[in-house]
Amino acid sequence: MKLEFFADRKTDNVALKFGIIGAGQCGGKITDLFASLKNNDGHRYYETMVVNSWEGDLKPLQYVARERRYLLKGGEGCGHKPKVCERLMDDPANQEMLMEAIEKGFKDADAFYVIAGLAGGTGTGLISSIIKLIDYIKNTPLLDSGLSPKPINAIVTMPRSIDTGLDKANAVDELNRLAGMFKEGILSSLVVIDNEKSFREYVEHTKLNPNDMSYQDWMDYSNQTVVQAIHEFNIGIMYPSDLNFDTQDLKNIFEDTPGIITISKTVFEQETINSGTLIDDIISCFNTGNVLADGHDLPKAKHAGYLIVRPRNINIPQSTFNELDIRLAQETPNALTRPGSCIVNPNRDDNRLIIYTINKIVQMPKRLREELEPEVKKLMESMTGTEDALAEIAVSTTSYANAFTRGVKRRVSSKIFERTDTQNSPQNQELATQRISRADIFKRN
Ligand SMILES: Nc1nc2c(ncn2[C@@H]2O[C@H](COP(=O)(O)OP(=O)(O)OP(=O)(O)O)[C@@H](O)[C@H]2O)c(=O)[nH]1
Ligand SMILES: [Mg+2]
Repeated sequence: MKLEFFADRKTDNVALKFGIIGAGQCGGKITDLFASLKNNDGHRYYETMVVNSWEGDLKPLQYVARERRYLLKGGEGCGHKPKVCERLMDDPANQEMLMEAIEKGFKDADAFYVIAGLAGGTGTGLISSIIKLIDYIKNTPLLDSGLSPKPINAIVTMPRSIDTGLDKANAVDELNRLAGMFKEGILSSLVVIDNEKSFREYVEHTKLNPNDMSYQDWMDYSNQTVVQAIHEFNIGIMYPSDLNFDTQDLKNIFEDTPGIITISKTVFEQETINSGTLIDDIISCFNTGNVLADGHDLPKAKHAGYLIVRPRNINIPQSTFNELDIRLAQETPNALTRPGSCIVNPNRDDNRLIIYTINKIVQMPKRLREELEPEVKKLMESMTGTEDALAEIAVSTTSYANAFTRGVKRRVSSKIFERTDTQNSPQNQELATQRISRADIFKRN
């Protein structure tokens, strides 16, 4: 996989060490790309594992360690039926296998990504159980000790226009379940890849670049795009910068307020760089450069961050960043944070200007909102509920007012007691008893 020069084995660390778990074929393939990424010393940046119900999906993987590929007992694929996967997960041997797999790994992870293509059987049937399992195994002990949980995030693909109604309904049903996990405070963020957008972009790309052999097919294009965007951002903010996008800023985006994360990227070749339009270019990167899915309303963003990679010979004056701060404040009035970073491209021969933006937003992408009606209606309602609760937090972090769900309450309380010894506080004891029980993990309600 081709990465931007600055992200390709030039630094030892990433800002967030994600522990990554892929379920089903799509989840496995995306996870395999994350597993291929290595640092200066040849060490992998991300710890990975994959789960499948069919050996044929596991075999083509190249980078995930063999001992971290798990095959469900009794599985012969789930043929687009999540229920079939649920039945496989009724088997205690499969439950034990996954529990042990998660328990023994991910010692260094700062955060987790669980990945699946929605609309199939295996990934769709497994993703919510895996999220609950990580919460139970990794986060419950932290919460019980008064420590903050590690953010659990998901990457999902949504079906194309031509996919069947049943596939779409299954995908939306699972998305609903994931939105419910926002409310419970188990899931911190969701990256939604719109496969229709990936497909169309790939067709366009091959028309313009008929000799480009970087991608096997539209799915590979989609997978590479998402992994590049996440990894390049994660590594780009580790470079020295005069601005203030640091690791904690990225953590805030993942940890604070559940929602959809979108990452955008726009590249300007040397002859098209115009410092006079830089601020507009950054705003349009937020609005239209999204590599994963189109159609999020910027004013709804809860977090809005940017990373600029500039060529050595182009200076951007501080006054431009001051103006940008003002513009961003206007464009994202509801944002809780707006971190930014500007780094110099370490490749002296590369004269392009690259803009990345990252958003966290409580809104589904436009095509999914419009096309997957009416299934999505239910989803929007549940997301709106989250937004109301979040708005309350933004106004008053000390208020435990009425509709707070377990998870939202948990996050608020962990903020309030941050600097004190919370080991045995009554609040924490109460929260510990509200935690998920093992029996609930493998049920997809
Ligand atoms: N973007 C992207 N989408 C994929 C990829 N592979 C499959 N998909 C999509 O993801 C959805 C689920 O497909 P799979 O991942 O093959 O399904 P599975 O989880 O293995 O489930 P079963 O094979 O039905 O047991 C479908 O809508 C596919 O079109 C991929 O590599 N990238
Ligand atoms: Mg499969």
